[in-house]
Amino acid sequence: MKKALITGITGQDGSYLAEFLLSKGYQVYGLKRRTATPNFENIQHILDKIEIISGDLLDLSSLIEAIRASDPDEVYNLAAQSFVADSWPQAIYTGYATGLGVTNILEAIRLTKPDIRFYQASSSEMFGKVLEIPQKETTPFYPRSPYAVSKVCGHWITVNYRESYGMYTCSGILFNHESPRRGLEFVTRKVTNGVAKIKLGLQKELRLGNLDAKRDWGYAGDYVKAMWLMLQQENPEDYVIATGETHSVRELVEIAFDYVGLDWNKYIVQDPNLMRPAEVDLLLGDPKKAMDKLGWKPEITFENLIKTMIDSDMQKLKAKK
Ligand code: NAP
Ligand code: F7E
Repeated sequence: MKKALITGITGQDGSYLAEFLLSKGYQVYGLKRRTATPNFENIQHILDKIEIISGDLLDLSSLIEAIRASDPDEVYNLAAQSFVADSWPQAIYTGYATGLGVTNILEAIRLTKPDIRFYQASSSEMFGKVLEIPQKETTPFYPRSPYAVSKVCGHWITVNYRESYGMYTCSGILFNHESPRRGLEFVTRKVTNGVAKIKLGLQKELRLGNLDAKRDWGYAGDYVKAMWLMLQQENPEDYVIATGETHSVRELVEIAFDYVGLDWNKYIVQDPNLMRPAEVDLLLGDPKKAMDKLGWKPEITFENLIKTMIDSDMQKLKAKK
């Protein structure tokens, strides 16, 4: 039985990856930092099948202990301060968690079990003010937020440990991926949850920032398969994971309101406070390498993804009512 340790197991991707690895027969361990109130919502349904280990990406000793306790074949580093907007007011913390945290986990592996296969959750945000369209593995980075700068650090330290120590380390450069388990602050979920609330008469308006930003949005369940595939190859490499399609926030809003039969113009309020100090205007990924070498492809369309998220939010809100 293969063993995997996932950092960030309580997050969106951690929960889907844990489910996926369990379906592959893995023994799954999840690193979880201490929180004052429980946040097991995404993994409640599989808690009896996984083992939770207490630890924090900022605490090297806890990472070393987590690796000793789980003795994994594979480590997936998904933990991060992942909300771009908060990386300006919390630039230093983001640098520690999202950037330096990667060095911590790599050091823990190097010092305890250097033959572990390692996956780093890198991000399309590293392309930022894009220098090429579409973006691929060879496109230079131009990060536009403290989050993106920290992810560039995490990406290069992952490459560096591969080149310096011959470790099996991969960086997956994933474009935005969403699901009903997405945090409520990210724009897709903010819109699907807001639309569901408006439809049910629980909210009157939806305040958003930049409607012109474009993203290459996919489904999280599809993307965790790519993470696993990267660690099953003969040689460690870096891959772009994307759909190859881009949509604006405005299109997202139109699709969502249309689905519940409402006119979005009546409910959207543009709020200057939600604009970012430096925006990423357009992201569009080229997943050709992943398709050719990993045999990976996205399965769910953007429109179906948004509709599924609205259905799920409607159900959750009705259950609460
Ligand atoms: P998420 O839902 O925000 O989950 C982040 C996870 O990291 C949570 O489990 C969180 O724990 C944990 N965490 C944060 N700081 C930690 C620390 N200091 N020590 C231990 N755990 C910590 O993020 P996601 O959407 O699943 O994304 C997973 C990873 O992929 C992140 O690294 C993100 O930056 C990256 N990424 C995401 C996307 C995307 O579109 N989703 C695209 C590219 C890259 P709590 O529950 O306690 O907060
Ligand atoms: O913003 C615009 C906003 O916060 C998307 C993270 O998972 O993907 C995610 O980062 C776009 C931006 O995601 C609102 O300005 C407009 O242009 O959903 P988001 P993100 O910043 O792209 C990458 C790949 C990651 O790695 C990150 O971890 O939508 N936007 N109005 C808004 N965004 C938010 N959040 N809220 C608004 O009201």
